[in-house]
Amino acid sequence: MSIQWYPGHMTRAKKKAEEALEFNDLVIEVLDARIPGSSTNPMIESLRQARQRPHLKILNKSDLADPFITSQWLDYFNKQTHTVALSLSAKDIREVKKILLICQKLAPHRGTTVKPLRILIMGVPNVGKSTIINALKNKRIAKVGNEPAVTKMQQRIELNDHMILTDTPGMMWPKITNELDGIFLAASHTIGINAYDELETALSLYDVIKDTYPDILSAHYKIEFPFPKDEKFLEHIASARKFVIKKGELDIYKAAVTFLNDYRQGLIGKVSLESPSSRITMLQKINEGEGKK
Ligand SMILES: Nc1nc2c(ncn2[C@@H]2O[C@H](COP(=O)(O)OP(=O)(O)OP(=O)(O)O)[C@@H](O)[C@H]2O)c(=O)[nH]1
Ligand SMILES: [Mg+2]
Repeated sequence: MSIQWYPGHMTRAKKKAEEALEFNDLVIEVLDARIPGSSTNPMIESLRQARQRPHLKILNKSDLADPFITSQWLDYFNKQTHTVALSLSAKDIREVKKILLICQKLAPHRGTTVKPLRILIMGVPNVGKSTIINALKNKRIAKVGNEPAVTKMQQRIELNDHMILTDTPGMMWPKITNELDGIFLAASHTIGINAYDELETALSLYDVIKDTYPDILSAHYKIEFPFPKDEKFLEHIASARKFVIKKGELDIYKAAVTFLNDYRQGLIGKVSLESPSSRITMLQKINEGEGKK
């Protein structure tokens, strides 16, 4: 499933981000802790590198991710040069406040009333950028919503007299060619729903979770080993929850959306879709495939 979802405001957002990087001292890149690799936008990375700005990676929504895998990702990122990574849940204000001290350390030459520290917050859509800003400000100042592409324009927020934050619209890149990235991003609700097939995404998500978290899947959906194959799983959900279109016909589509929402809200349990090693293996396979072409 290759995905193209690059609404017009993102072209503008990219241009504006490029301009804003000139006047900001530091970039916070917000990732989804369940998919830190897939939610790394290569376009943001190259914009940041072009300006050589120090950066902090925040693995947000850690309340939904597998803590063991999240700590592997933190080790992985923190070993990289010029990278500081932190995991948190933007719903926990105390955790969010840790960001400020780290930012101050990353740009020690700024952070006074004369030279305020200017921080640009970037990331793919719906990862919690605006929620983090609201938590830092202790006020609902940036618009937040449970769907991708809520923020459409940059918003500059004076946190205090020595720190300025800029919220940016979530950005995708023009074409997501890596199939698993597309599935992970769509499943994790970072892509507009008209750009992917929910049934296909739910089945692919099931494929991943049944291999990596069989026990919690079994417990949540009351399924036994061997697990139902493909659509049989959705039929199981539809039948258990009485999703019917008409007598004798189950509503598989509603079951697919329910499964996606269960994952998105963490109802299944704390689930991560990729670890540093699974990502490296996936990228190696892609490279080998391309080498054979
Ligand atoms: N469970 C959980 N939900 C979160 C967390 N952070 C944000 N959310 C939810 O994620 C959704 C998206 O949050 P936003 O802050 O609007 O995300 P954004 O990155 O600004 O999104 P765009 O403006 O669309 O790019 C909202 O429903 C938030 O309540 C978190 O740490 N944990
Ligand atoms: Mg936003």
